Amino acid sequence: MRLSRYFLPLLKENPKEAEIVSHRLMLRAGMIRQQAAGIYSMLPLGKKVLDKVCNIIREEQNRAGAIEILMPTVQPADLWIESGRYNDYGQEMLRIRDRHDRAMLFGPTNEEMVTDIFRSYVRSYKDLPLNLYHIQWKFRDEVRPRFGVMRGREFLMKDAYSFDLDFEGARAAYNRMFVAYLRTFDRCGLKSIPMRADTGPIGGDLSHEFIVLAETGESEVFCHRDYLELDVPGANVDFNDDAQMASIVEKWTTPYAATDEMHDEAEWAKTPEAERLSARGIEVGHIFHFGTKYSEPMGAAVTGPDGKQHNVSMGSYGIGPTRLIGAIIEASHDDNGIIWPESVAPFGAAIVNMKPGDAGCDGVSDQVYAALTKAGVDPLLDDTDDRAGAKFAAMDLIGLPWQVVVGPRGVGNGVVEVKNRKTGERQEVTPEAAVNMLTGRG
Ligand code: 5CA
Repeated sequence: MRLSRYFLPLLKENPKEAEIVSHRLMLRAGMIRQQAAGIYSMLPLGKKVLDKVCNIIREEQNRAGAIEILMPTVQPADLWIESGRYNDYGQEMLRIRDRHDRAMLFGPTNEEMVTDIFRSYVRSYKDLPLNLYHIQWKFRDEVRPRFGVMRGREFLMKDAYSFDLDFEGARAAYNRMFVAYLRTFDRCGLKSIPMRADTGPIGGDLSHEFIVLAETGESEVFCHRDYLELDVPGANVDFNDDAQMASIVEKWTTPYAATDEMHDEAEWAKTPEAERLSARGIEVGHIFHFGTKYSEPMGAAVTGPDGKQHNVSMGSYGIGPTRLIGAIIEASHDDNGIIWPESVAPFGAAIVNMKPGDAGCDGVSDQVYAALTKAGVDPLLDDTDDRAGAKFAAMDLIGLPWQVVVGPRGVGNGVVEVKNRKTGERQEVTPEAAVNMLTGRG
């Protein structure tokens, strides 16, 4: 992409409504635009990051055996009356009337609708286990939307729903999602810690929140320091091996870890003082087992091997991709701006042409641009007439992992400067060597 043809509305001033660094940087870097309290448009740079995050989530859900669908945002109230949650959900639910005066709502979550899909088609235990997920916008009329995409009213959610014959099957499904979550957040460049959690309006008895430690997090959390060093399961982990899944979950749930709602002082006291970490954190994912809470009132049952009808045992598994972007920035930035982990960076590298119109600079910039594009690096070429200082500040702000600076003096000597955004390290190398460095060939 050429910056002169892109839409990157950077803000020079610090927006005063932004209380935390991720919100400030997302506004300044032209990633989001607030349209109403807690409701945002994703601008091109934000949309690119969101797509990368969603693709990581999707790959790990698929790897764990979940199957993607897409349910609508608007739901009939009838389903929620059937489950008994229509009144319970209170003012957080956005209730809508259609032209026939039918009660509808903008979905805050999809347990009811997915249970309806399940009961319409699945009859036998032989079709289990089943896990259906989608990535769709949700609306919750939060009392206090704040911190940008971190606590929005309209926000994106990946929500998966598992169906099993019995508790044992449901527990295995829960474990698969648990492991998929460890991998997903790790691939987004984050250290996440699963913590015992409260189930709130979703219900159920077994639940973990996945927390990213950050001073600006909304949750108060308590955990053992060992979590900071635990190994995340690799891509070769076998999701079909229930025993392997269970042993990973055991390893990741044995040291103490709980959010303030579930915190138990007596248990905590058993963790040696020097090993205790009490901190603040951001909830990026939340998984629940709730058994027959929805399948029973909604009649979602299958015939078991015993020939009898069994209400299916269910769980649901949420990740907030929009919130995740905020969490990644909270975890990775400096005074000059965002520092994207390579896996979610909106472009792989910046090429900064210091003197557009100069035949030498244009030639080398175009050559590097073409080579990086061909190698799949997806570079952003700054071909604007801005001052040098403004160009550097803009590229540091948007935080691409690499910057290739093409200036007249360097071009005269046959070199460009390559800067690593994270370490600040700079090297003068030939344009060919720069391309090799960025494509992992040199
Ligand atoms: N149905 C269940 C799991 S699918 C559920 O709704 N869980 S939840 O309420 O915990 O939300 C799942 C995830 O969505 C959270 O972990 C969080 O990452 C994200 N999320 C929840 N509320 C918001 C919000 N107001 N703004 C941004 N993200 C949110």
